[in-house]
Amino acid sequence: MFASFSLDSPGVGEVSRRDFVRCCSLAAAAVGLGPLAAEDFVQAAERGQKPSVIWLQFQECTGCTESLLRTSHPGVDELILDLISLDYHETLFAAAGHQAEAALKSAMEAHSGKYVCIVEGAIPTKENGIYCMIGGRTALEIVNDVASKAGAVIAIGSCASWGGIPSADPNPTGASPVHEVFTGKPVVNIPGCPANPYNLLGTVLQYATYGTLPELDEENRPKFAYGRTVHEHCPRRAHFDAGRFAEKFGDEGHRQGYCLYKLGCKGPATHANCSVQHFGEVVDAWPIGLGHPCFGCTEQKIGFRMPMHATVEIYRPTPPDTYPPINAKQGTISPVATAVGGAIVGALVGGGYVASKKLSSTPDEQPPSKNAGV
Ligand code: FSX
Ligand code: SF4
Ligand code: F3S
Repeated sequence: MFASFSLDSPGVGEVSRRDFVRCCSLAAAAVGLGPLAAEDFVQAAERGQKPSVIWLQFQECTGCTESLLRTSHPGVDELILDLISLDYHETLFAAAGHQAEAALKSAMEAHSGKYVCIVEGAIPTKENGIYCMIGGRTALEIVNDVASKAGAVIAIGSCASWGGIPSADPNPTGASPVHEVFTGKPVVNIPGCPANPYNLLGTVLQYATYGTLPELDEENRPKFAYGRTVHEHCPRRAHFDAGRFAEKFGDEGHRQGYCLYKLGCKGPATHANCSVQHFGEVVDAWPIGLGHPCFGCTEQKIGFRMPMHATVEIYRPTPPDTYPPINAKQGTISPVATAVGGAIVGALVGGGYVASKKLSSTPDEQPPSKNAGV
């Protein structure tokens, strides 16, 4: 079903080892591991040590699957599928009905206790879960069965991690995240709508190669991807700091690429790495790169919970309000002496006056930030 890679020149349906190594390097870098880990990933794949992955889909749009497979460079999807053994995936399966059910059963038996269970989509809980049934079983039953026999459980996307779109008010089906309906072992959350595929790939390869999971934050998200806010490494941050904002879509500020905060950007409160790990391997293919505010898709309490264009609180003040007092304690020269000294050496009198004003100013006297009120 999937292409294979060749150590020699690639033939039809094959990808080169160079591309393969590149894909591994990106996955290793995504999880904060270096080139040695990438080599380990390659060697593990060459030994045929590919992690068995059982991918379940419930209340979702298949965007996470699409973002994994719809890459702009032909072959990357094949590389990904060469790195993992995707033993059950309803969207990609040629099989259907009883054949698909049999494939799930045999994959679970063959790799019991070792496979990676990836869940995409929320799980409905109202009316005993009847709003999502596959092969006569509710999503509730399936997730508990498959996850309980897995080596690791990963919730991919915001629906599986937090409930996402299906759980938005009034949540008629009682859509719930995986960690609320399955408590047998920790669930690694890789939120995003969709989630970045390299964050998933890096996590799965680390588990397959070393038997470990990345360090997680208090919401069980891998720290390598969710340890910092979008705002911290946003390419528009200089505009935020300088007080240059787009006021409405299409205005001059928007065309100039100014900060999108006033249009509702949730970047200051959203933990994600999409500003540095773009989608589909296309430069600038991420919300802010395309001119739209971040809507906080990775955050449990923001995406699908807050109005799209409402603004978030800024908890970290912005320079220049926070500049250290670099001109405090400058020695014993008084402002007057500075001005006089300026005159003596023949400098402009105005220049001496300006210098004296600068030396005498305290941080409290600095001009207010242009961002005041932001
Ligand atoms: Fe879609 Fe994924 Fe959004 Fe949800 O995860 S991209 S609705 S996060 O389930 O496919
Ligand atoms: Fe970027 Fe949004 Fe922060 Fe502006 S508010 S710098 S657009 S993350
Ligand atoms: Fe999501 Fe915001 Fe990134 S909406 S994809 S976290 S820029």
